[in-house]
Amino acid sequence: MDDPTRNNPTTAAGDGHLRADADSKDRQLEGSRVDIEGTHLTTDQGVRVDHTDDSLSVGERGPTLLEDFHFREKITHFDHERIPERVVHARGAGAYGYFEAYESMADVTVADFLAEAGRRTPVFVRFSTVAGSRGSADTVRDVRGFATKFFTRQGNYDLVGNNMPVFFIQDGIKFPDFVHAVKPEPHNEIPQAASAHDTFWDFVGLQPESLHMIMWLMSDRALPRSFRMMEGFGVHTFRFVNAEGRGTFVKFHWKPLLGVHSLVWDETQKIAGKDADFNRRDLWKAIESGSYPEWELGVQLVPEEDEFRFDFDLLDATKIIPEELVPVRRIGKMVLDRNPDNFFAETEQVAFHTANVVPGIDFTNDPLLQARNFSYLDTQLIRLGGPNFAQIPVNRPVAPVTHNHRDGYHQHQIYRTQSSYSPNTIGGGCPAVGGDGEVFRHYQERVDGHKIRQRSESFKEYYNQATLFWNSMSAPEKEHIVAAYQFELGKVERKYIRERVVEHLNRIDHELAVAVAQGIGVEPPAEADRPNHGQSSPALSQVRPGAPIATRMVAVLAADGVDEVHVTALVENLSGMGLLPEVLGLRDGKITTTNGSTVEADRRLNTMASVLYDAVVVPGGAEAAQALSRDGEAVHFVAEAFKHAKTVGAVAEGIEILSRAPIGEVMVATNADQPVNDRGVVTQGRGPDKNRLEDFCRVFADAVSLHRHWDRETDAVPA
Ligand code: HDD
Repeated sequence: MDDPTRNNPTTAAGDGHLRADADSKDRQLEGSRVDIEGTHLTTDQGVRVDHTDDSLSVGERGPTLLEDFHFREKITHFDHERIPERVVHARGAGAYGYFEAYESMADVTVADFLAEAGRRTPVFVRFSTVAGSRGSADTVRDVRGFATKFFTRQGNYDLVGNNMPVFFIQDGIKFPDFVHAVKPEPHNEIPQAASAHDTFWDFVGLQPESLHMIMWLMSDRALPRSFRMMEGFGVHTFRFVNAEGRGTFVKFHWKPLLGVHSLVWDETQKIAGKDADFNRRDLWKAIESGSYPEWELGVQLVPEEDEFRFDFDLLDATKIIPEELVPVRRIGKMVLDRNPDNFFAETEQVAFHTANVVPGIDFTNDPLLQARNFSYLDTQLIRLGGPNFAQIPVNRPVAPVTHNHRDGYHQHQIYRTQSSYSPNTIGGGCPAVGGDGEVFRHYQERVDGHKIRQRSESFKEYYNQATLFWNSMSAPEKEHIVAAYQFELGKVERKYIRERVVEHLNRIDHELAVAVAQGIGVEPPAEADRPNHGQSSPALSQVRPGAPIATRMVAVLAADGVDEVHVTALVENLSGMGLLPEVLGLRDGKITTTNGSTVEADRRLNTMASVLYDAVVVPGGAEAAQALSRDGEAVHFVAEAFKHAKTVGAVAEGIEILSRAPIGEVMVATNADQPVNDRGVVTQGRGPDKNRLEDFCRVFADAVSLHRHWDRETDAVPA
C-alpha cells in the first residue's frame, strides 16, 4: 500500500499527539471506494459471468433451475436491498466538508478540534425533514434536522441539531407520544409529511410545553429556501470542560453565511409537485458548482455560577437563551465542499448519536438529552443491523479504534490478539486505558436526590417564550404565522381540538388568538387570558435587509426575437454579481435574437416553474415580448413570481408581459435613462444600451438581496 495513512489516517506524531487534517476522512474513504470502469461482471464470490439476462432453465421454455447460483444471488441481494428508514428524519441529504477553528477555546474546553486557530477537522453533515418518509417531498412544513459529525483526532463528535433552537417536549419519555401524534394517522396512514391533522393538534393542545416550538413550526423557519440558508442549533444546554475540570454551559449555533431565508407556503406546496427534491438538489448543485455552503459555529457560554440567573431552566429544551442576553460568539467556520459518492453507502448509513462526544464536551441533566443518549445507539442497532455499524466507512473515526468488542453481525476487523478482555496479561495489557490529554473523563457533577417521576417546577412555564417569539416577528412574519395556524387547524376535523389550541394561543397573545380563531370557525376569545409581556428578541426575526445574493436563481424568459444585447448583458452582469441566471425558452434549443444570432435556452419554460427561481426577468425585443405575452405559461410564470413577492424585472418591450400578467398596478419605467423599482418590480424603458443595463442589473440585484417584497403579498394575484 503506497499511502501508509490510507486505512488509518490518524498518525501519532513525535509529540504523542494525534494528527489528523481536513483530508484525513477522505483518504480513509479512498480505501472503500470502488470504480467499475474496465472491470468484468462477477458473482459475490468473484466468479466471472458471461450472461445476466436469462436465467438457467430446462430448454428455452422450461422451468428455472435452482442451481442457477447467479440468478439466486442476484435476486436474493435485491430482495434484501432495503433497510428500515429512520423512524424520524427519514428523508435527508448529506455532504462532506471541514470545520476550521477561528480561535483557541482552551480556556473553556479541552476539545482538540477547538484548540487552536486554523485547525481543520473533517465533517459529514446530514440535513433532513422529520415527519415524512424517505420518499416524501423536501418542502413540507416541518423542522429540519442539521446533524454534523466531526471526525476529530480525539474521536467522533456528533452535534445532532435542528434548524429550530427549541423542541416540542421537555422529557424524552414523551418522544414516542409526540412522534406518533405527528406521523400519518395509524388507521389510514394519512397525511404524509404533514402536521395538519387531528392527532398532532390533539397532542399539542394537551401538551402545552410544545407551544413555543409550535410557534417556530408555524413560522417561516419551517419552510427553508435552502439547507444552505438555515440556521442550526444544538438545542440543549451542553457543557464544555477545560483542563482544570471546570465546566461552562454552552449552547451551539450554526449561522449560515448566505443569511436565513424561507419560501412562502403556497410556493412550497407547488414545489413539492414540481421538484420534490428541491432542497436536496439545491445542496447538491451548489457543491458541484463550487459554491460551497458555509456556516459559522457560534456558542453562547454561561458560567456555571450563572446557572440560575435566568427566568427559565437551562435544562429545559423548550427554551432559548435570547441572544440579547448572552451573545453568540462565532468560533469557527464549516465549509461543505464534497458530495457523497453513493447515497445509500454514505448518507443513508451515516449514524449520528448525541452521546458521541469527545473530551471537553459533556452533557447536562436535560431530560430530553438524557433520553436521546439512549435512543440513537439503540435505533442504529435495528436500522443498520447489528453492533458493528461504526465500522461502516462513513461512520469510521479517523482516530484509531481499539477495544475488546468482538464478533456480531458484519465484523470487518480481524483482531489477531488472543485476549479480548481487560485486564489481561496475554495481550500485554492492551488495549491499555488512559492516555494523557486524550481520555474522556465525565464531568464530576455532584448529584443527589430521591428517585421520583416528577417534572421540575422550573419547567412549568410554557407561554413566555412563545410570546417573545411572536413579539419579535415583523408584520409579514406574523401574517404567515396566522395563516399557518389557520391552514393547519383548518384541516383538523374535531372542532374542540381547534378550540383548545385557540385557548392556548390566547395565553400567548390575544391578537394572535383572535386572528386565528376568525379563520377557522372558532369563537374568538373576548379578552386576553394573560397579558403580553411586551418583550422581544430581534435576533429571532428573519427579515433583515441586504442579505448576500450569491447563488440565487434568476429565470430569464426568452423567445425568438429577443433583444440580443439585453439577453447577453443580463446573463453576463447577473452572473458577475454571483446570481445564477438561466435562460428559459418557449422550446428547447436555439433562440434567434433580433440581430439574427442565436442564444441557447438553458431549459424549456414549461419544464420549470417560477417557484423554482428566486427572481425573474424579461429582456426586450418586440417579437419575443409578444410571443411571451401570448403564452399562458409565461404570463403565469411572471404573475406567480409577483404573487410570491419575488423580484420581477423587465426591460423595454419585455415590460409588455407585466401588463398581461394579473398583477395590478405597478409603476414601470417609460424611458431608458433610469431603472424604476416599484416594490421589487424593476423596469427600464425602451432601448437601454449595454451600460444602462448594468444600472438595471445593480438595481435588480439590490431588490433580490431583500429576498422578498412582502408588502406585495397582500395583492390579490390569481396565480
Ligand atoms: Fe432525534 C434522529 C435531532 C430529539 C430520537 N434526531 C435525529 C436526527 C436529527 C435529530 C437531526 C437525524 C440524524 C440523521 O441525519 O441521521 N432529535 C433531534 C433534536 C432533538 C431530538 C435536535 C431535540 C433537541 N430524538 C429526540 C428525542 C429522541 C430522539 C427526544 C428519543 C428519545 N432521533 C431519535 C432517533 C433518530 C433521531 C429515533 C432516528 C434515526 C436516528 O436517530 O438515527 O434515535
